[in-house]
Amino acid sequence: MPVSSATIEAHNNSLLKEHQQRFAAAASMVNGMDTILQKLKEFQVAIPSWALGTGGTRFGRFGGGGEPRSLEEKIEDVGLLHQLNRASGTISLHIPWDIPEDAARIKALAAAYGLQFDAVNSNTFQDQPAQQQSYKFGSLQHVDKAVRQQAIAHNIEVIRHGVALGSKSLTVWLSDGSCFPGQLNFRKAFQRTLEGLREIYAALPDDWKMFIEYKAYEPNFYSMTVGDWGQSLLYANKLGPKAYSLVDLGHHLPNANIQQIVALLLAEGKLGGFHFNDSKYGDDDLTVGSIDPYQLFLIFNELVEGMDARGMNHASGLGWMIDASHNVKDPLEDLLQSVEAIQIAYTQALLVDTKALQAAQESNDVVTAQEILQNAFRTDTRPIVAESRLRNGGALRPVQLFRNAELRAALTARRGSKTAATGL
Ligand SMILES: [Mn+2]
Repeated sequence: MPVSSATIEAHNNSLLKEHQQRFAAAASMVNGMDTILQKLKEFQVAIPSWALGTGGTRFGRFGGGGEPRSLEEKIEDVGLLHQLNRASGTISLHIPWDIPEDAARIKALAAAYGLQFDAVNSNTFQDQPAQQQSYKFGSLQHVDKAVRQQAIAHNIEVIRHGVALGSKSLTVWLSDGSCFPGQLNFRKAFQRTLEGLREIYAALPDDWKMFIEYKAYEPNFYSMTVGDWGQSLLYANKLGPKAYSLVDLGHHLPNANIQQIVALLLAEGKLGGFHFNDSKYGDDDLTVGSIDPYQLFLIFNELVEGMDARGMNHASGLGWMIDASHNVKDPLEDLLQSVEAIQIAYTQALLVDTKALQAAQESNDVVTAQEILQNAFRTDTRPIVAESRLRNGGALRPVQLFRNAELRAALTARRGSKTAATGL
């Protein structure tokens, strides 16, 4: 393990007195603290295998040092995150960037770090070197059956890798669409895509879920064949009970009311998973909570209310994953910040006085409804999240420990200063 438990203990001891004061103050104002801490302990956010190195834009990439060079090193990095925050206990693989050559060995390595495998992700948005057919004009929507068959076979292969690792879900994000009016027959593209998804769906094991991720634009700029939650829901409903919509926070048109989308998908029993990030303009893939933490809270408020209404387990009822890119920050520090932002917003949502809010709604008391939500949002839940980490063996302040223990320097010394993760 990269960090000794003695290092974490020394870090925690140096901050303990101040933390205890802050936690006592928070505890004095919060009911049901034990329940909240238990829910926080169970709530794990998957780290995607492509987020552990520096990302780039189409203009360039400015790599950092010590980035993981292999799947094994990516697992090691997620293990480090989980050691510090005790909330990153799952990893989500992207195929073909991270093909496990020896699944049993990879599974055992992950287990040694206390990690399990979350959803596996397919890739038909770029061509691989040895590939026969090109996805330039789409994959499952393609006019050529040979291209569609290649994309279907790839997704089935991804399922096979996932089964070997103990994953239970497949996320399908298609870049299919068109860049210009007239390029595509929308109805035929939808139909071909549906037929392809049906073949993939038929290959799912009984206890698996299939997540249909939508995106409003990019890389196609005129139409996307899975462009919004309506299209995603159409596919999911037509496919069957194992198919669900997946919401990526960055995949909407500006000012979309994501919290309302979440509420309705949940009510339909068709929300399957979530990709967290934040954005100012488009699919910016910024650190969760860095731009609009109030929106994040409002989304979590709908998630908690909607899952409670359906009797769902918060931790296991949906697939939770970060999907972000780190262009200027250390990827591991960025991921620590993202996971903490998610935990903060989740805890705030747990503090909402649901009964009082419903009463305000039923009596059209708009002012009180706003007060209830903002009281929860303006509660500083950081000491509660820190207490959860402390009780579960993590660090009170993960980023501070990461820096003080010079963990990036240690990784760079072992891996080198000019490394790049696969897929970046
Ligand atoms: Mn995504």
